[in-house]
Amino acid sequence: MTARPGSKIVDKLYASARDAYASNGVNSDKAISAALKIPLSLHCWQADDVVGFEKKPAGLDGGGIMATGNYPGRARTPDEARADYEQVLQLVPGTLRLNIHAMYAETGGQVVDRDALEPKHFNNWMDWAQRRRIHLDFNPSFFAHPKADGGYTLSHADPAIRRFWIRHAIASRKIAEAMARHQGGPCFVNHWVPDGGKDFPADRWTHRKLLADSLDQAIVREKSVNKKQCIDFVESKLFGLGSEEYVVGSSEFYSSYALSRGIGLTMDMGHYHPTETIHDKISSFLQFHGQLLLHVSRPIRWDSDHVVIFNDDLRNVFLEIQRGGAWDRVILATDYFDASINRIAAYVIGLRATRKAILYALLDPTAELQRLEAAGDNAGRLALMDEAKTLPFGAVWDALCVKAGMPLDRTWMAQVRKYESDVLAKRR
Ligand code: RNT
Ligand code: ZN
Repeated sequence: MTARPGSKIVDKLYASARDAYASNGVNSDKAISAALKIPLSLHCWQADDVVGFEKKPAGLDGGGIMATGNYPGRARTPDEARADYEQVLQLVPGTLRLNIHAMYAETGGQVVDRDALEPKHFNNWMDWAQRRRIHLDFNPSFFAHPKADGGYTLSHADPAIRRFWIRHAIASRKIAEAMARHQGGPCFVNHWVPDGGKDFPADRWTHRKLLADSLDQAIVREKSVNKKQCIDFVESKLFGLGSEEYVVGSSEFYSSYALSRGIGLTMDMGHYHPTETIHDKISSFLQFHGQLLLHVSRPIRWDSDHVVIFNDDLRNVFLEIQRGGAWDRVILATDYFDASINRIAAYVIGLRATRKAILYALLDPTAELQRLEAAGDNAGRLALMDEAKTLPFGAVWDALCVKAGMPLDRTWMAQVRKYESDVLAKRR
């Protein structure tokens, strides 16, 4: 059945779902309100396959990341991308932010190199975000640039190349600070560098020393940026295209770096060994780190950045946050890119799935599970944990969508298809 928002059937099903959760000791009204408030930063780069809009010399490739597929409708200009985000904003419930990369600068047809970017090159983004009442986050772009072609940036052996990227990091942090001032709230900045080697390096040590030193110069010792407005995180990775054997910024490197410097750590769900998931790491890192930024993604066999879906990996991440009472210590951002399907649908599927998993975790009978565990009743814990999965979750999710004034599942694709035929199909 395809119920419309506000329809009687949703109310009726929700009333009995509320009772079902209440009998488990969970207040579903509160869970809905809390789930809608948790900010989720939508990544700007699904709309254009991580190409960006800066004017740059021809012939540059992605350098370490790449979207696969050639489905028609890629956003080719900032205006097209913003039109696409507007569609997304109409179809996804809950508080959203927008996560911009430096390569999405608007330089008015001028070539402005990455180390010379300024807040004014993001004025259109700031104005648009203000009109849409959403806050912005930011990322320096250390890839798709001639000075990244050697596979190293902040840890490059050549001091001139390192200094270029240090200047880019500082420029990015100043842009983030301007965004924070403009929006009246902090801007979360994620530093990810592709640095690494395809094959066994003879010297793993020097690049790591250089990376720490460059980050110290760009973040720790740089006094011109307000650290309450620009909040820095560093993102680790296991391997990448062209850095299969060696990534300078590994998990061990960045977790130690972030901790020793008092800055944030980013975990991307696709940046670990293929059979490794991140949920068990959250309670370890948060014993020591103040905050974690999570890149919500879906790896298949490698860091493939598939569209996020409502799967065990996603639910387990948010269940861990719920069971540790750590919602205020995580910053949530999506990070995936699939160029083989309708890109608006890719956004909506992944963002709705993420919000769904947040709601699912907030409906967890945490208190009762932890009581059973403390009492040594592990069979009772297992039974409740498994049986909670088949409570009428869909009815609560529908009620959340109604409360947010957003379409129910199975009703939003029509709008995406119309936008595809009216707008996307004409982008040739
Ligand atoms: C790459 C990292 C990084 C990028 C974005 C575009 O492996 O996940 O976060 O995806 O910054
Ligand atoms: Zn990431």
